[in-house]
Amino acid sequence: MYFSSLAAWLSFGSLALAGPLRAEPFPTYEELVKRQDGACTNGRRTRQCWASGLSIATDFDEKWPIDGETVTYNFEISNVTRENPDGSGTVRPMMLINGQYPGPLVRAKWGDTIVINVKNNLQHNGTGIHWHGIRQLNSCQDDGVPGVTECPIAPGRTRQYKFKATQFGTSWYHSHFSAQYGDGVVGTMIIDGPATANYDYDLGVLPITDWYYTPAFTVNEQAQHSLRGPPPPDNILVNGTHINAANDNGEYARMNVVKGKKYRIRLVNTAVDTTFSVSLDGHPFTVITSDFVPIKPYTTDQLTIQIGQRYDVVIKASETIDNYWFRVAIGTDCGRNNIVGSGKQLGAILHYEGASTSSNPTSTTTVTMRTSCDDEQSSNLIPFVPNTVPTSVVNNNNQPIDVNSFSNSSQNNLFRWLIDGTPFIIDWNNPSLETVLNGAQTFSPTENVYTIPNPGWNLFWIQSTSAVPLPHPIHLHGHDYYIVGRGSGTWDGSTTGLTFDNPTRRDTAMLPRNGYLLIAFPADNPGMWVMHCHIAWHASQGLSLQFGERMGEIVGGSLGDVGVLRKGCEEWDGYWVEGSEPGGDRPYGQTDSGI
Ligand SMILES: *[C@@H]1O[C@H](CO)[C@@H](O)[C@H](O)[C@H]1NC(C)=O
Ligand SMILES: *[C@@H]1O[C@H](CO)[C@@H](O)[C@H](O)[C@H]1NC(C)=O
Ligand SMILES: *[C@@H]1O[C@H](CO)[C@@H](O)[C@H](O)[C@H]1NC(C)=O
Ligand SMILES: *[C@@H]1O[C@H](CO)[C@@H](O)[C@H](O)[C@H]1NC(C)=O
Ligand SMILES: [Cu+2]
Repeated sequence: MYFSSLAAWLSFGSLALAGPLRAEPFPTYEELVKRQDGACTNGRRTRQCWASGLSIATDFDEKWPIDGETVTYNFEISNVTRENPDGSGTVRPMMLINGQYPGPLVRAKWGDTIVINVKNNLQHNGTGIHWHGIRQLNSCQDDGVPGVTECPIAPGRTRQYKFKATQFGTSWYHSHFSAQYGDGVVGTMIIDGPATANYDYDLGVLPITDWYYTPAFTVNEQAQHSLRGPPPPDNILVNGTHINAANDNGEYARMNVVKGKKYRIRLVNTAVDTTFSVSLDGHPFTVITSDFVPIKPYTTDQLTIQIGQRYDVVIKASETIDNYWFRVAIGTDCGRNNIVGSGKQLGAILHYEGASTSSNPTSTTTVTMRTSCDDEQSSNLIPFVPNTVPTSVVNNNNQPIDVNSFSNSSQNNLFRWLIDGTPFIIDWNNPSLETVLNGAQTFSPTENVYTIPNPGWNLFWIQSTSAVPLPHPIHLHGHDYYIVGRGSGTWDGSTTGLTFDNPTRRDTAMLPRNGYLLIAFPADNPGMWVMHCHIAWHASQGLSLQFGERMGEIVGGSLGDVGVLRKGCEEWDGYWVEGSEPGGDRPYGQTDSGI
C-alpha cells in the first residue's frame, strides 16, 4: 500500500517534470512522519526526500546521515592591495582567502565531516575562522573564536578545523579576530540536504554586504571613539560586486534563469553594520528556511535580513523573457550608507535566457522597500519539524541579561557596550575553553561567563536599557535558539503573548531598540559559546557574553582530542608574549574586545 502509493506519486512527479509547470502536492510533516520516507530519492520534484531513512521531517537535533564523507578545503589568508570590488577605481588593503573575495564556497552534504586547513599568511595579525550557524556538537574547540575557543592562529602557522554538518542549508564563515572579516576574510557555505519546497535548480548563495573603502581596522578605531557612531559604509556588494556612485563603473551581479523553471536562491547578510531588505520585481519569494531551520513555506514580496541571518527562497521564472531588478534597500532606521541618495539602483539583475545581456532592467515594482530594521514576523517563520519549549522555563530557569552602554570622556570618548555592566574583553593568550580544560572555572569579569551547569531548557531575557536607540542582531554559537517573545519596553515577566508551541527557531534575531528578546534553548552541547551582537563594531565594543555550558563535562573529556587547541596556543604564545607591549616583531596591540 505504502510502496504503491509512493511509486504512483513519484511517477506523477516525473510526468510533471516533462510537462509545463504545475502545482505539485508537497507532503506535510505529518504525512512524512507516517510514511517514513526511507525509500524515496531526493530529486527536483521530491525535495522532501533524502537518504537512509532521513527526510525533511527528520528531527536533526537527534539524527543525521551516519555515512557522511569527509570534505577538505585549504585556505591561505593573505594581506593584499586590491581594487575595490565595485569598480570605483581606487585600491585598498584587504585580507583575502586564496586571493578571492568573497572567499571560496564551502560545500558539503548533510552528515559530512568538513575539514578546513587554514594557513595564516598575514605578517601582523592573528586569525581564526568561525563557521556561522554550525552546531559544533561536542566540537567547541573548532568554533573558531579567538580568546574563547582557541588562541588566534599565529602569523605563518596553520590550523585545522574539523566538524560535522548535523544540519543543512545555507550559511557563511568569517574571521572572528576583531573586525577582520570586514577586510575580506569571509565566504559562504552550502550544506546540501532536503527542502520544504520543490525547485528545479539551485542558483547558489547570494551574499549581501556593506562595503567601506577604508580598512575595517581603521573604521573600528573610529567607531570606538566616536560620539556619533561609526562612519557610513561607501557602498554595498551583492555576491561580491556592485556599481559605484563615483564613476558608474563596476557591475551588478547577475542571476541567469530559463523561463518556466523554479530556482532556489540562498540569501545571506554578511555585512558588518547593515540591515538589508530585498525584493525581486515580478517574482515573489517562497521562503523555505530561516537560518539553518527549514520552515513551512510562505510567500512574500519582500524580506528583511539582519547581519548573520539567512533566508533560502524559491522563485518561479514565469514572467516575460526580460531582465528584472533584484532590489536591495538599506535599513536606514538603524544605519547609513553613502550610496543612498546617489540615485543608483542598489541590487542585482535577474536575467532570463534570451533577454538583452547589455542593458539594465527597466522593470518596475509596486513594493515599497522597507527602511526599518525589524525582523521578519515570527508568525511567518514556522519550523517544519515542530518543537515545544516547556513553559516552566519562565519560573525555573530564567536569567535576565542587561544590555547597556557607556562612553568614557576621559578615554577619548571610548565607547563600550555593557552586558550586566561589563564590556566583553577577552585575552587571546588565555581562551576560556583552555582555562576550563585546565580544570579551572574562574574567569576575568570581562569574559562575561554565564554558566549553564545542567542539561535542560533555559530562558534568557535580553533587555536593552541603553539610551543609544539601536537594535542589535543577536547571534548565538553552538545552538539554534527559540524566540519565545520580543517587544518594546521592558518585559513584565508575564507569559501573555509568548510562544512556547513551535516558536521560530534560528541562530540570529533582532533585539529591538529599547526592547527585549526572550530566547530559549536546551543545554545539549557542552562548550564555551559566545552570544554577541553581529554588528562588527558593537562586538568589538563589548556587546558579547559567553555561556559556560556543562563545563564539568568539558573537563571530563567530552570534546575528545584538543591537541589542535593546545598546539595553537603554544604557537600564539610564542608570537604574542603575554603582557608585552607592541614592539619588535609585533607592531600592533589589542584595542577592542578581541572578537
Ligand atoms: C599588511 O601590509 C601592510 C603593508 O605592507 C602592512 O603595513 C600591514 O601591517 C600588513 N598587515 C598585516 C595584518 O599583516
Ligand atoms: C591587524 O592588522 C591591521 C591592519 O594591518 C592593524 O591595523 C591591526 O592593528 C592589527 N591588529 C592586531 C591585533 O595585530
Ligand atoms: C554568486 O557567485 C558565485 C561565484 O561566481 C556563483 O557560483 C553563484 O551562483 C552566484 N550566486 C547567485 C545566486 O547567482
Ligand atoms: C574612564 O577612563 C578613566 C581614565 O582611563 C578611568 O580611570 C575610569 O575608570 C574610566 N571609567 C569607567 C567607568 O570605566
Ligand atoms: Cu549591536
